[in-house]
Amino acid sequence: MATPTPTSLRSQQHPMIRGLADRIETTWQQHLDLSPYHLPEDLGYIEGRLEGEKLTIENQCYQTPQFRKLHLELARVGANLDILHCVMFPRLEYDLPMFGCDLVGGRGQISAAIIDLSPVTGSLPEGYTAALDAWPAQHFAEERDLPGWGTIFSPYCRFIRPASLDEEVAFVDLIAAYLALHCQQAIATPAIAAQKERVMAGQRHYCEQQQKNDKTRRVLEKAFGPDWAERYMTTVLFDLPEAQ
Ligand code: BLA
Repeated sequence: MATPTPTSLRSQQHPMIRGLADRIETTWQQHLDLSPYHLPEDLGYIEGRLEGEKLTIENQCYQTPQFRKLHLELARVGANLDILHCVMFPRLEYDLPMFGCDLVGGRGQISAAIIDLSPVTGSLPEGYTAALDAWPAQHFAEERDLPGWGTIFSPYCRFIRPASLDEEVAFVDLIAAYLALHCQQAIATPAIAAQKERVMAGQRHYCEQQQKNDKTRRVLEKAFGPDWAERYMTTVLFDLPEAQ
């Protein structure tokens, strides 16, 4: 079963981040068979300084029969920047999309909220598209444009700046719905060893594109320096699966 959740940072974060972190954990526990996943060395809880402000990172990781790594990261820079980052890495025997979401906010306002189920070997499986197409359309007032590296995202990607508390709640509900769908699909998907190389190549491409996010890199570089940022982005945030 899951190890106890560290709640020290979460309790100080923006309510949308807190709410989503709780929803992600509950949904994981509800649908998946979680076991601990150990991060390299001591990268679970990290403190650094960004222009005199404290950067705190709390990582929580699990693995399951279908997923090599479930990663939920909460980060806070001083009182100004709050971040939730979550990625689910399927094992290579499962041709499943990457679940990824990111909430970034500061001074009481979330500026970026993104959710996607990103296919790595073509397009999303039918089981996903049938469900996603059947949901009622969700409108948000401020849609944001994807950056150039965002070619990995599916047509179902949503990237917004929430315009109200109602939109914050609706977007957390939307992320939880993507997550529940993903868990249900994952446990119903058969393992096929023969496709491991294709899935590996697709996950590698996903990680390489995500590593081009300069906004993430800049925050980490300012607090910990470029070498540490590179190591963190390639071993914790977007690590490539080992040849298995
Ligand atoms: C944007 N990510 C950002 C921004 C910051 C971070 C500061 C800019 C916010 C804004 O434009 O309003 C920072 N995000 C971080 C940091 C971490 C983090 C430091 O996760 C971790 C320590 N990013 C992801 C995942 C996705 C993602 C999984 O980690 C999507 C599935 C997307 N973040 C993403 C995108 C942007 C972003 C698309 C906008 C980038 C841009 O506009 O150039």
